[in-house]
Amino acid sequence: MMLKKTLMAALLVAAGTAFAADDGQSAQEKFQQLDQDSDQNISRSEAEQEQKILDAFAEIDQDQDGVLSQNELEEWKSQKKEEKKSEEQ
Ligand SMILES: [Ca+2]
Ligand SMILES: [Ca+2]
Repeated sequence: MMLKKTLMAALLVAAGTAFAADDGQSAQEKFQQLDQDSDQNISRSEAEQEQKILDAFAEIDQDQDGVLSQNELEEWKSQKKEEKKSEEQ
């Protein structure tokens, strides 16, 4: 059953590529990088490290509590991806 094994490996590679898409960094990695005090929130001053995030801060902060949760960042990122996709069509 060599074929099955090869197919599995190909699928794994494809899944890995899809996950690593975007700007080469997952939302989680980005989040941890920006969250300097590791309180699981990105404050506005932490967002200043990344102009792109800072510009969209109010947009990303869905519950408007003044900080960005990892969830909010992830949702914003996938939303951006969707927008990009529809622009390309
Ligand atoms: Ca923080
Ligand atoms: Ca928030």
